[in-house]
Amino acid sequence: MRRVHLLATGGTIASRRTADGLSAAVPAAGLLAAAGAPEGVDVTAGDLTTIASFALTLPDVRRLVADVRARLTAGVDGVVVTHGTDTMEESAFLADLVHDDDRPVVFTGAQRPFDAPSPDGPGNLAAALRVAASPLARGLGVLLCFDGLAFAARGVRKVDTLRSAAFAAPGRGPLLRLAEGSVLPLARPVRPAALPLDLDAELPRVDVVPCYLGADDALLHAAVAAGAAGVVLEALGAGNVPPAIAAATGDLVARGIPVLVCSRVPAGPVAPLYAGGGAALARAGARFAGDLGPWQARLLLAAALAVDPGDPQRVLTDRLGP
Ligand code: DAS
Repeated sequence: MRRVHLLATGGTIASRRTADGLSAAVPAAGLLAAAGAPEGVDVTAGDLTTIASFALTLPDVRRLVADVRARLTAGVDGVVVTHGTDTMEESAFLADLVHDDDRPVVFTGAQRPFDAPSPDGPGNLAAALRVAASPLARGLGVLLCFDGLAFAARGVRKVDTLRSAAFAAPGRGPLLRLAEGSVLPLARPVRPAALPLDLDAELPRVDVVPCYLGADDALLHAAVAAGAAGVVLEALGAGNVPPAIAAATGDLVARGIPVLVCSRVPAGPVAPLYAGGGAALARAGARFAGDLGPWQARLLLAAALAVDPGDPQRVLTDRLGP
């Protein structure tokens, strides 16, 4: 018998329709009763919280990651986390950054509420439990299982607001596929070493600054004024920014505030290609984040600053390359 622990946090999968709108209410035991435990898997269940993921805070997510770790220490074969889809890619990524264990941790959720006429949550949860119990998921780190596919946490993104196929990993693809009750392996990427992050300590503030046609540097300076220890630019195209933002980036880097460059385009890497754009950012000392999305890059930079405040570039180089 394999043993899997289900840790519920809320989200649409646990939501019912109310006069005020969808509201998370169903505890882990109710979710499990609707999904059913896969054959040969003994599932225990507990609740961390029962809220929408857009209301979660970083301390909530640190507590979630610590709870997952405690469950693994207690000796289960895998952990499933039910979570709202809005920030699932962030929580799963933070969990993956520190995950130092071969046993799988599998996030899942739903696009339709628990009390919908045809909810997708029970099927997603049953699949996630199957993946968490599968030897094929060992060594893959933290996974996000949705609509019949399991993705690595790193690189996964919510790509549709309402459809059942809510997630994709642009340019990377899924690692596992669920087919008629079995788990099929598709890919096995190399995982970087886990970061020694202290989950009891607050993460340094890192803000994401969006770039758009005609944007000035006001939001960049506002982030610094609010106490940002690092900034992620959600840049244009392959990593370009309007001139005012390129100029201000140099000032930030000179003040010891690292700047990480991502793209607002969902697929493909950023590169220092264009004079006045990405090339100017690179010359100013900004760091390019490959194909990592801005919200996952924000957590990576915060973790890098927490692990090595004097030299966050060391952690970034380990994760993003030189
Ligand atoms: N989008 C909703 C969900 O999928 C809300 C949330 O993220 O909690 O759960």
